[in-house]
This record gives sequence, structure tokens and C-alpha cells, in this order.
Amino acid sequence: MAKVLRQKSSSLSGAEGANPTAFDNPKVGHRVKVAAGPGGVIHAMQHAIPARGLLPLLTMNKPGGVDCPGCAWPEPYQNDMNLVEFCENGAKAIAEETTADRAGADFWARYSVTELRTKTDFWLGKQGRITEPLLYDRSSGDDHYRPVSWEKAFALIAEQLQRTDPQKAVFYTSGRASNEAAYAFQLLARRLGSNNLPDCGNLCHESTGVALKEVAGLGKGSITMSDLETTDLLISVGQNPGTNHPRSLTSFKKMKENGGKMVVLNPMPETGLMAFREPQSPMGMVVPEKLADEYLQVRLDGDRAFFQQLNKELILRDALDHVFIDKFTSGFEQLKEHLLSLDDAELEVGSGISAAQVARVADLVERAESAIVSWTLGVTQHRESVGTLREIMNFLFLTGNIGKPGAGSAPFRGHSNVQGNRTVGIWEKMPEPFLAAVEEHFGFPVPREHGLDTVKALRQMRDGGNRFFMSLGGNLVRVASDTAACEKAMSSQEMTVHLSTKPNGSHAWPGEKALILPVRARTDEDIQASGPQKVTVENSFGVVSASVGKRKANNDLDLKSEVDIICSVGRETFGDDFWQPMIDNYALIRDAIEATVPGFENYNERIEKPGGFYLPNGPRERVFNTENGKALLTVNETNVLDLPAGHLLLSTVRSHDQFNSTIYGLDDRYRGVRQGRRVVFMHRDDIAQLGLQDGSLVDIVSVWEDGERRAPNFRVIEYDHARGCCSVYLPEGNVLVPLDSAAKGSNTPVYKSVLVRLESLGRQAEV
Ligand SMILES: Nc1nc2c(c(=O)[nH]1)N[C@H]1C(S)=C(S)[C@@H](COP(=O)(O)OP(=O)(O)OC[C@H]3O[C@@H](n4cnc5c(=O)[nH]c(N)nc54)[C@H](O)[C@@H]3O)O[C@H]1N2
Ligand SMILES: Nc1nc2c(c(=O)[nH]1)N[C@H]1C(S)=C(S)[C@@H](COP(=O)(O)OP(=O)(O)OC[C@H]3O[C@@H](n4cnc5c(=O)[nH]c(N)nc54)[C@H](O)[C@@H]3O)O[C@H]1N2
Ligand SMILES: [Mo]
Repeated sequence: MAKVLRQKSSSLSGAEGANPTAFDNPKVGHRVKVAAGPGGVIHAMQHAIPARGLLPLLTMNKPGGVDCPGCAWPEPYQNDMNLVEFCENGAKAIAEETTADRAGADFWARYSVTELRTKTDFWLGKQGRITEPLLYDRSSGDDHYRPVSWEKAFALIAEQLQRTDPQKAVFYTSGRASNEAAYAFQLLARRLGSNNLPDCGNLCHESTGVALKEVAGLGKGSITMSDLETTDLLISVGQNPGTNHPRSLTSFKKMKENGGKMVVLNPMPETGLMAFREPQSPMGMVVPEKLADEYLQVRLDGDRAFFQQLNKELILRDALDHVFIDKFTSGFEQLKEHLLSLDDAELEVGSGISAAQVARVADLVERAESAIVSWTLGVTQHRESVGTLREIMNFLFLTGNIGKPGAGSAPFRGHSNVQGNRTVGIWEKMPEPFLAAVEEHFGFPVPREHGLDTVKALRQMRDGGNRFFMSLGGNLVRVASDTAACEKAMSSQEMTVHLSTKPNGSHAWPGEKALILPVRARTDEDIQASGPQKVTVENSFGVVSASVGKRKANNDLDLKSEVDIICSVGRETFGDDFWQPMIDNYALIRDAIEATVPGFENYNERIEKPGGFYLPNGPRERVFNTENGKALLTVNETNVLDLPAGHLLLSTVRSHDQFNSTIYGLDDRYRGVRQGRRVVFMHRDDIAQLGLQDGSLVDIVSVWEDGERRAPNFRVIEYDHARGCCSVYLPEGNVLVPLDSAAKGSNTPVYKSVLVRLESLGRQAEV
């Protein structure tokens, strides 16, 4: 089955193959100031073409085609102008999945687990698609994964599950899984008696979900694509869409063409927010568009203070929508009193934004008939993120900017189906109506006690209280905080099971027994007993649509679909005929979703329509299903983070050449970095104050209650960064984030405001 192993490591710089302390020599070059454009397309094609992936690209984001496995931005079905609308990073995601490279049995025979631990995720991912199921068994004394039959793999898992206390089993999902796979996965866990269904959403937009559910009654955003394109004012907070949601730039550009204004809050002036060239349009090839009308270089975690400054200013000006406030909200008087009591100087320290800038933004708000706030992780991954989001929602409610054209909340989601996974039951604390509906529909008891979120699951695994870990996609050891703690947590399990496409860092930390089960990916053809199967996904705007993989190129590999694997585990574990029909025909899973989740009426019928269908959305209609039926205006503490002398706040961000732990390449074109990832971006004055220079080599040391954590060998890069703060890439920076440092209310790791100091290595990088 496995193909000949090709020697790929030689094409990688030695340092980048090794993990994690090796030093690379990144080059820092001329900084490109305009996002996308012809360069972007050419760059993408370098990744895409050698991967013989043109069919998926040509059918991507078209009716009857495959949903882009990259980010959760909506697919532009209405677009009839372009032969193909794809973005540079969508093309890279497809190329990564459709690679002709193979990590076959010979790869696993060649590298022991101990050796795999010395490799970076970049190197591991470049080995290619996994070709057959693999088993590692520590008790055999063999330090390698070896091929195993699917039957044996399922039998081993069933045997383990039958004797494991379900409270000591964890079922993790990464947001690329389809609704069908996710629903089957939660059925497996819940029928076993566990709500331990953590997901990457716990690490991502959990703060969004918690805050929006509380104050607006729905943990999702409220806008549609047309709102975004027609709004008068877009306030973009803590996001880098030029890299992470590239097709949203097309909507930003349309918004600007329609006369809209844009305000950007970010400690770094991200290229894709400042200016843009549209790769799809011939005009866009030559005319760069200015995007940000007002750029606010906010301090890390300064957004809460900024929105308090802005809300206070709007109250002082009485630039409020009193009709909306009276009819739809509660808590106005308390909020007003609180904001007016806040000290302006303290708020300014907290945000780093001057009163004059706040006044300019307030002018824009006053002139705008409609406004949207969009955000991603720069908002959600701090200790007080839930408070920040509640303050952002205060802004929308005070100005009546929700549930009308061109207005609302716009969290841009991460993985292509992370939102859908939640909708269909991947959550450790699904609400009672869902659990009751599953129990009634299937007739088995469903546990009611809340399960473990990702951080709690890892703590239970770390502290010896867990036996079994199963992962529907993802790479938890690398993407979670506190890498060393996670390595220990994973390798101390009795059994670990990973459903994966490619080798990754989590595979290098197997439990006593470990299975790697290779899956068909979104672009791969999937034929079952009833014929070719489709799957469904939900995008950032709550639209559910079908995705059909057509690629036959991997049909020679011994892969199974995610639905097939999960249901086969169920079949072997329970020994009944509950599971097989769902493998044979995924439409039956959709029928079950329809029966147990509101909003999926005529599910199978409605996904036949190109573009799919919208799920119900209360806030969009000014219906707020909160405790008192109102949109809640809330009082939030300012809580400015303390910065002891000689310390910085550190944020972890994505480069332009990665998808989370999948590293496509070693460049970060928009930030002007080439051939290296161990870099720390800092303001020149902070560099000077610490006695360093551009190019200095440093160790980064984080400071926490239980001691220090160290990330060695980073090159200092002088950058236009907010003062007192610095940024590095994930997952290189994850070793610095303590597992116990998590956001209040959402338990999301504090990935974007870590207290650190730098230790000089006393030398400069060579270039
Ligand atoms: N190509 C590509 N696409 C992706 C991904 C990928 O890795 N690659 N990942 C996907 C996933 S899972 C997600 S969740 C999204 C992530 O999308 P983003 O949130 O855009 O991802 P990050 O790189 O973490 O960028 C965070 C941004 O917030 C800024 N920031 C950091 N701290 C603060 C702060 O305190 N305040 C403010 N205002 N800004 C701050 C940073 O400077 C940076 O610009 O993208 C999705 N799409
Ligand atoms: N420091 C820091 N850490 C972070 C973040 C941050 O901003 N800073 N962001 C967090 C966020 S927002 C998120 S969402 C998480 C992401 O966390 P995860 O979703 O757990 O991680 P990924 O790196 O996206 O997972 C990549 C792996 O998924 C597998 N894979 C790819 N495609 C498929 C498929 O179709 N099916 C299956 N079964 N497997 C597949 C491949 O084996 C690949 O190695 O990381 C979090 N970690
Ligand atoms: Mo994410």
C-alpha cells in the first residue's frame, strides 16, 4: 500500500526539521505593504500546482463542489464573474491536503517515536498523507508505529472503551470535521456516558460564545455578507484577515466602494488591514485600495479599555439610539453610571489610545447610519476577554447597531466548520433541550453532568485522572498551551487515538497503546454502500451547505471516512446494529440532526439548493433570548494588566504560511520575514530600552505563579508594534503559556497576553 519514501528532509533547512530548540536564521527583508494582488496568486500557485490539485481548486466554493477546508469564511456562490474564486491561503490548504507525498509504513519504520519528537510540525507535515492505520504498543518494547488492520484497530479501541470509566475518557474535535462526523462523534461519547467533548473552539472563540450567549441570547454573530458589504462603518478588532480570512478582504473592498469607513484596532499594522489589491479583478491588479481610515495601535488586551473610552464618549455626546435602548435593552442606567465614573487617564493607559483618537472614532460613529464590529482572536484569548466582548456588545446596543441592515456583530470563525460542530453537539455543556432530544430520539440515557473543556481535559490528563484520549482531527499537543505539560498528559494515557490526515507533533507523544487512523479529507471522494456521500458544514454567518469530495487520487490508500471510523468504533464497542446504517448513508445522520437540533427542518432537501440555508438567528431579528428577554447592557471592570519593569506582554500569532500547526512554508511575506519562524516582533524603543538591537538573539522567559517557562533562541525583529508588547508565532510560543492561565468565564488559554522577559544570548543573528 505505502509508496516509496522520498528523501524530503534534504530540501528543508536542517534547523527547521529539528524541534524545538534549534535556532534558525530568518531573513528580514523589505516589507510588502499591500495584501493579496498578483503576487499572492503566484505565491499560492507555487504551493498548489505541483500538488496536482487543480480539480479541487476548480470546484472549490462552487455549488456541487468542495467546501474550502481552510477558514470559515462564507463561500461566494453568487459570484459569477470569476472562473474560480479562491484565495492564496485556501489554495495552500487544498495543496496541503492533495499532496502526492506519502508518510507510508516505511516512514514510520524509519523514524522511532523518540526521533519523531525531535522534528518540527513543518517537517512532519511535509512527509505527506498517512497511508494506512498504525499501532504503537509501548509494552512490546518497540519504539515505532507499525501498520495494523482496521479490524484489529477497532477491536483494540472497543476493548479499551468497554473497560474505561467514561468520565476518564476524552473525545476532542478539531473544527474541520463535517456536521455528520461531529454528530456521530458526540453520539459515541454520549452513548458511552460522557460529555467530555472538548474542541478547538474552547481554544478559539469560546469567549465570544460565552459573552454573546449571555448578553444577546445567541453565542454567534448576527450579520450577513450583505450587511458587511453595505455598512457605513466597520470596526475591525484583533484580527489579521489578509492572512486568516483572505476572502473577507473582497467584502471589505466592496464596503469601501459603497462609501463605508473602516477603523482598525491592532497592536500591529497588519498589511491586509491597511491596504488591499484584489487578485480576482483586473483593476485590482494595479490599484491598491486604502482600507483603514483610522488605525489604532492598541496595547495588548487594551480593547476593553478602548470600548469603555468610546462608550463613555458616546454617552457624553448623547450619540445613542434611545429608542433601541428603551425597547430592547436592560441595564442602561447602571452602565452609564459606571462608565462616567471611570478615570480617563487610567483608561488611556489601559488601551494606549489617546482621547483625540477616541473622539475621531466617535465622530465616525455619529456620522454612520450603521456599524459592524468584527473580531477574532486578538479579542478572545486574554484573561478578561469575556468582559471585552461584553463591552463591544455594549457599543452595538448603545448605538442600536444590531438587527438592522448593515449593522451587527461579526466574529470571524476559525476552522471551516468549527461553528457547525457546536451546532450539532460538540460541546462539553450542550443545553438540556438538545440532550433531552437525543435521549428521546435514540432511546439511550444521555448524561447531564457537564463534561471537560479542552483545558480541563488536559489538566485531568496531566494529573493522572484520565485513561483514554480520542481526537477527531487536530494536533492538541502542539496547539494547546504549555507544550511540555501536554506532552506528558498525552503520553500518560492508556490509549490515544488520532484520526488524522498527516503526521503531526501529537503523534510523537503516544499513550501506552496508540492508534493513528488515516482519514479521507474533505477533497477526497467518499463512496459508501448507498453511493457517493456528501457532507455539510456551517460558515461564520450561520449558512449550512453541502460539500462533495471528488478526488479519486487517494483511492489507492487505505483510508476511511471520519463517519465510517467513528461509527465502526461504536459498532465494535456496543456490538449492535445502531451504527452501520449511518455509515452506509450519511443522509440518516442528517435526519437525526433534523430531529434533535432546531433549525434543520427538511435538512436533506435544503442542502440540495446551491448556497445552502440560513440557520435561525434571534439577534438578527432583534429577538434576544436572554434571561429577561432583553439585550443586556453590562458593567465591566477595566482591569489593566500590570507590567513590571523589564517585562513585556507577549502575543502569539499566525504567519502567512501556516494553518494553525500545519506549517506550509517558512515565510511571512506581509510582515517581511523569510526562511524562519523563531522571531520576536518588537518596537524599536522597547528593543533599545532592554539593551538589545534588531537581530539580537534572545531566550523568551514567561513568568507565572508556578515558575518560569523558556522558549530559547529567538531573533529580535524591529517592527511597528504597540509599546510594551511583543509577538511571536504559534506553536513556537506555546511552551510559554501556562496551562492554568486561562480566560475567566470561557477557560480559553491566555495566548495573547503572556507576561515575559527577554534574556539576551549576547550575540547577533548572522543576517
Ligand atoms: N491561512 C490561515 N487561515 C486561518 C488560520 C491559519 O492558521 N492560517 N487559522 C484559522 C483559525 S482556527 C482561526 S481561529 C482564525 C484566526 O484568525 P486571527 O485571529 O486573525 O489569527 P491570529 O494570527 O491569531 O491574529 C490575531 C491578530 O490579533 C492581533 N492582536 C493580538 N492581541 C491583540 C489585542 O489584545 N488586541 C487587538 N486589538 N489585537 C490583538 C494580532 O496582532 C493579530 O493581528 O483564522 C483561521 N484562518
Ligand atoms: N499559541 C497559540 N495557540 C493556539 C492559538 C493561538 O492563537 N495561539 N489558536 C488556537 C486556535 S484558534 C485553534 S482553532 C487551535 C487549533 O487546534 P487544532 O484544530 O487541534 O489544530 P490544527 O493545527 O488545526 O490541526 C492540524 C491537524 O489536523 C489534521 N487534519 C487536517 N485535516 C484533517 C481532516 O480533514 N480530518 C482529520 N481527521 N484530520 C485532519 C492533520 O493531521 C493536522 O496535523 O489552536 C489553538 N492554539
Ligand atoms: Mo481557531
